[in-house]
Amino acid sequence: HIVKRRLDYEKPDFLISETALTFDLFPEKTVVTSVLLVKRQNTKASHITLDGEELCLVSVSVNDKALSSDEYELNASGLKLCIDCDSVELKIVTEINPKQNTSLEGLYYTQDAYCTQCEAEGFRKITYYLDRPDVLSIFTVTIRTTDAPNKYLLSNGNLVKRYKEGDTDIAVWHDPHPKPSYLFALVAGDFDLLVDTFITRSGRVVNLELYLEKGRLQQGQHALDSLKKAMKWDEDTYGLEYDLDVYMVVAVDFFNMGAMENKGLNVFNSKFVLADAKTATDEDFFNIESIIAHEYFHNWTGNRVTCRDWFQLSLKEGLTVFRDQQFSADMSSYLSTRISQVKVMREHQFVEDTGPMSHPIRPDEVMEMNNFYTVTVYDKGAEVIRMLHTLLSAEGFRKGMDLYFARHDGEAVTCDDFVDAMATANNMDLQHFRQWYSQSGTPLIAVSKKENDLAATTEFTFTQVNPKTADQKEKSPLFVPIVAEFLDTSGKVVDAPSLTNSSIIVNEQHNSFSVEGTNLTPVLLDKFSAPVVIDYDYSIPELLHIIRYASSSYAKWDASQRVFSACIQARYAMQISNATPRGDKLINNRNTLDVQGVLSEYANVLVNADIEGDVLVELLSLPSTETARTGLKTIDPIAFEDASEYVQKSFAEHIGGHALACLSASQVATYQYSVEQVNQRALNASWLKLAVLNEDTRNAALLEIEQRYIQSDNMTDRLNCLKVCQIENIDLFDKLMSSFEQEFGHDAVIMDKWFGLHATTKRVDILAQLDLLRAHGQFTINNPNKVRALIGSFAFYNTLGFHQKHGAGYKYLGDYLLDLDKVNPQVASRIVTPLLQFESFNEPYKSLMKSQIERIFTSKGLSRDLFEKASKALT
Ligand code: HT7
Ligand code: ZN
Repeated sequence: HIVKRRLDYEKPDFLISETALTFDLFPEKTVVTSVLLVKRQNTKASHITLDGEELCLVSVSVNDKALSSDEYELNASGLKLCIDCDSVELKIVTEINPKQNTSLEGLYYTQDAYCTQCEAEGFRKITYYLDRPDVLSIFTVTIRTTDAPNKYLLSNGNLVKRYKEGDTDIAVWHDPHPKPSYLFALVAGDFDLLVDTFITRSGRVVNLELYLEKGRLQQGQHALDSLKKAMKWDEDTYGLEYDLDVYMVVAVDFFNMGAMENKGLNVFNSKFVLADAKTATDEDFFNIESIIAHEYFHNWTGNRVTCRDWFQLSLKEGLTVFRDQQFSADMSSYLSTRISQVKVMREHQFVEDTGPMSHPIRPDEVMEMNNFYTVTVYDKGAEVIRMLHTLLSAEGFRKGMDLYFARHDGEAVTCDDFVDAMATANNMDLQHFRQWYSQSGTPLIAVSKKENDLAATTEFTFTQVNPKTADQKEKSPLFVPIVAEFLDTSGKVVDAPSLTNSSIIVNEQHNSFSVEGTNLTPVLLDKFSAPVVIDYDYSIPELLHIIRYASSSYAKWDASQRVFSACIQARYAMQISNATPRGDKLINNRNTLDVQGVLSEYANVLVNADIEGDVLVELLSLPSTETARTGLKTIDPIAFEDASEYVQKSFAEHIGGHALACLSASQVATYQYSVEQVNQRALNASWLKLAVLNEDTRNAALLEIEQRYIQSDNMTDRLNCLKVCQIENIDLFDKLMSSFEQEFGHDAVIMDKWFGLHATTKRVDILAQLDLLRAHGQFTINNPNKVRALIGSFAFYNTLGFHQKHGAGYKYLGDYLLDLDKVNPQVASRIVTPLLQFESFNEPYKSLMKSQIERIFTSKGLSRDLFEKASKALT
């Protein structure tokens, strides 16, 4: 398997100005005829090499002259032939088998429909082509079928004509916008169609068409409404309009990721389209709105201006995630959306950075591109864009965006081109800032304070530590904006005139910063202004001071996470005190913490202070293991889980009868997806959990759960009920889960929730349960949603089931991955992630996990996807 390097980029020797494709669709033998107008760019080039994989070549001709097999070279990755003039017409006929294609990359056929997925390098599984993003071409696509159920024949752009020739149905599509092959799409099948129109601000009438599984029309309305909101928002916020007469969204059940932004024809995982109160949770409604927006926003950031090469992926993904995050914050609550983004960073991206797959947001080396659709490229990429937005202000950022489009519309460009546009438009030197694109890892900012009583000032010193990562040893200090405020003893924010845009800029290994006054509590990294870890030795009174007085709700939440984390670490240290590694600073410091005292005081603050519901819901939730273990190099996962449960239960006891009282006082209204109701349901879920965890109120709360489960009109409340009794009453859980299955057993999308709940239940016989669930009628290894719901949930979230003392959980995943790799390598390569983190665990877990990676690495016929990850984990 070959490693490709970013710095090896070379311009293409040939371009393809026009691409005409004809598909004669048959499930087991589709014939693809491709006519390409090839233009030579480099006069020294005499041969063209077209990418192609798993294709059966039928014929090749150049300018209508058929080539014999000794006039071209064919191998497993492509087709090479001679072109020694500046312009030729190339005609290539290939055959493919969409039904046999279980990788869901290229053209595939499932559930009586044809569908494509070409990003990143899937087009080469359809026909021989220059399958690279800097080759932009105008596409005309003809789809032919004799199969009557293929009522809709869809491709990119505008429909030119639809007609019949004998018993063959034919559709011709033309996309006037030049595009790279990864944005090509074709869908053929029978669907229900939901339509609407949107009139752009310059008056273009755009037909909006949602293609849904038959019988699901009602469940598409939220997605359609979201699309209209996104179109309007992009016009208002960035002045960007849609550019075709039709915008199509197709929902399919078999899909490798969330959705795909193919020009004019988005393909979506049906999980991110279908929703109504009865079947979808508030979180589902939120995700649909955000993913619909994300794909729509790609029309400018990704499609009109695309990537020069795949190393630049964050150019489109980081920027588009940032845009969808801005949109979501405008549509719903700022606080909860920002917190969920920060959780993704702390729970997944920071973890990726400590493991073998660590890479910068613009990677330098890639073996399998599909392995780089990561939380680093996407979410850290968005955080980097967010820092630019903070530094330049909203207005300056918009100026930069305008210049970026003015310069590069219709081009394939680099991350540097983007930063150049931002720098020029704002007349700002962003040289140091660019380092974020090339340096991997999470900076640690150690903060210390020194009071000068005579001058009545406090000096804060920031020391930037950039730990080495698996991919890079040498690091240098980054440019880090830390939004901060300082509270005096009465809780007032002190004036700090030397802040720039409310930020302290940390750009050297040591930066010092002086503030008037003493006895100050620093509130640091408000709103997560940079993707870093702040290491300041907060005392519990300081944290409680922040929770009482900070001007920002985000800062209160962040402080509350530190309170809980300190308690969990203290309890954990006590549990494993014999095995505590020497020199583990945090453990030693926290060892002496009076956990019960802290929790009692914290619960008291929450119960007695007047805190808004949306803030309260965040302050009541414990951090994840990944957040709570910050500062600990390795942990015993089971002991850590025990410590976390102990803290959760103790906290519930200190909250006391208040939880049940608040729950009983809450009003039940008919379901609406609105900010107020979403907050109220989330708060009720927190009270319910606390009431069940508290022994005094447990029985009353369990009765409440059963009633609520039966009476509720929505999936959010019902799922919350199931999650709570999953922890504390397995009999009731089993009873409600059976009733869930009876009610929704026919519905593939809803049943994923059921599989996920089963997979995360604490049972000694969890592995036998997984076997049973794999034999369930709704489960199939061919469907990524099912695999993620069952096997993914188990490996990522079932701590006790996965981390078994003798490694049975790890072996279960290892066995499964080897089977899955043959069916769908992309999905296998995502689900291997929990095993890659073995360096973060104590023995015997570490060695047992590692031995599964070794087993995978040495198995025969391993995909490039799994090979890349396993080999990196072992070096
Ligand atoms: N640009 C897309 C990324 C993608 C993808 C989507 C579906 C299936 C396979 C895929 N490989 C890469 C999705 C996005 O970021 O919007
Ligand atoms: Zn995207």
